[in-house]
Amino acid sequence: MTIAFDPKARAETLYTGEFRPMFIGGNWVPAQSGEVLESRNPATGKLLATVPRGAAADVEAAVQAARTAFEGPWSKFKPYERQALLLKIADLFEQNWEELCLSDTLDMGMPISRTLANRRRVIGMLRFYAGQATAIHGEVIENSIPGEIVTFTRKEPVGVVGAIIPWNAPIAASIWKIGPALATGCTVVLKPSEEAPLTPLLIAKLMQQAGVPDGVVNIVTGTGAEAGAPLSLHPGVDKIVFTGSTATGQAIARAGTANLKRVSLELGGKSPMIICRDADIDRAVPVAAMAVFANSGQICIAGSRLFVAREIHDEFIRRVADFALKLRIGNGLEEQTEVGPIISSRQAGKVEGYIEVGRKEGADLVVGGERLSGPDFDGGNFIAPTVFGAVTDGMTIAREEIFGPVISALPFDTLDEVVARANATPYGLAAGVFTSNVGTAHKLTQRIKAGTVWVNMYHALDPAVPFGGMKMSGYGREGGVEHLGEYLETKAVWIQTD
Ligand code: TXE
Repeated sequence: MTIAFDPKARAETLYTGEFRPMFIGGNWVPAQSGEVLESRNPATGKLLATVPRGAAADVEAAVQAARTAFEGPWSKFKPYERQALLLKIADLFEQNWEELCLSDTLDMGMPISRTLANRRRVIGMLRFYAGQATAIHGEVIENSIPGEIVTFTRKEPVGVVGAIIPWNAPIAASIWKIGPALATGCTVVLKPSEEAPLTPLLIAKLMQQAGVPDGVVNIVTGTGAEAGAPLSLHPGVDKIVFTGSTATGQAIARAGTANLKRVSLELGGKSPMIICRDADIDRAVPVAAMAVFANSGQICIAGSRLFVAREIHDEFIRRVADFALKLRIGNGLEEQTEVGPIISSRQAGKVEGYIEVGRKEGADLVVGGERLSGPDFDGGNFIAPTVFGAVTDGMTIAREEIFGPVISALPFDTLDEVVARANATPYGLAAGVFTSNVGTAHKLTQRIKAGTVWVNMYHALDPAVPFGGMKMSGYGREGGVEHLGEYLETKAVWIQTD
């Protein structure tokens, strides 16, 4: 893709190490404690900005602001007005798209070509929710009770929504949470990841500019333990929507039991990518590679267990390795960069740990496996795209989510066998199948336990198509018509008319 502006020149002025306050009740505020957290560029280590280190007292203020807005001015907004607001936000996103993308590239490393390419999908989400805002309705139900009794349902907003998001796709994650809340009439307290808090603050600015009433959208920056946990425990929060690790999702689900708040969870994965003997290999190689290497493997849907039919396994792995070697790795601000840095040195250390364990457990390191150093990588956290062959199901790298650029390739012999092995995981987020046989495609899509199955493709997401996990990849769906249902309560009304 050709980029119509100079990302490096614009990056000089977007963040200059300044303090960026958080957004509570329509005000830009520091943490009540006055403490701050640093946000650094994972490609260079350079300080971008500091943000408030929000904690329980700040969460309290944000939840109160969200409650006041929910019960006050926001409750008077008609569906048409909420729709108009979402369309205005979408227009502001169009106008500020380059800056939003640049912010994500600086704060979490995703290559600028990739962030820019998400335009249709992300802005499409806002317009999709805008469309849905005027389509919310209950039903009149015929009852069997003697007498003149009318029964109908009303769809009402759940209330105050706590949204906790990770660092791997801040723009899309923010909109997937805030969009349906605005469409349904809920209010939101969003806690970004401490690893990448900056873009959600820019998004809040656009919300304010669009005329979203004070308190409807609040952003509390801070760590998981200090700001996320009090939000998930807060009795004034009616629903939590979370994207992140399975372990944290479990903690949030437990915290939610205090007031039995509604919880939806989009968690980790160890998704199978199945390459059948009859697959179009030329097409499958780049897709299987980028199913993991895109965003340096920091994607919940990474197709990190690559099952390949034994007859073609060696050739396929060799070609995936060749593809990996040609990928351009570097600072995401470079137009040509295809694979950026890992979010933090902690996360890079975790990925290196898995690579080491893979070696020790006897997997065959075909390509990559090292941390990159040299002038292009100074100060950053870069790991070479890595492919392990001869992996067996019991190895740690075949079982655990690595969240880095590491493919574990496993040969298989029969379809029944690969289905059983693909499903032998606690996760169930996504799966990929490459085959030229339509019967095989149908059989596998039916039998694989995953919230999304792609055939002869991978990674596609669309605002109108539901996305979410089965098993320990979570519950609830984002995208699609059922998404708004997650933010609505159904009230049954009975009226005796005689
Ligand atoms: O995730 P966490 P982290 C996986 C991936 C990665 C691992 C750790 O395997 O290596 O998780 O990453 C907030 N109560 N995924 O530490 O902890 C936290 O502040 C409430 C998969 O970043 O799940 C952040 O805002 N909130 C994943 C958010 O939860 C808490 C994306 C996510 O952080 C909290 C990211 C608590 N007790 C990581 N503890 C995906 N599914 O895409 C933390 N948080």
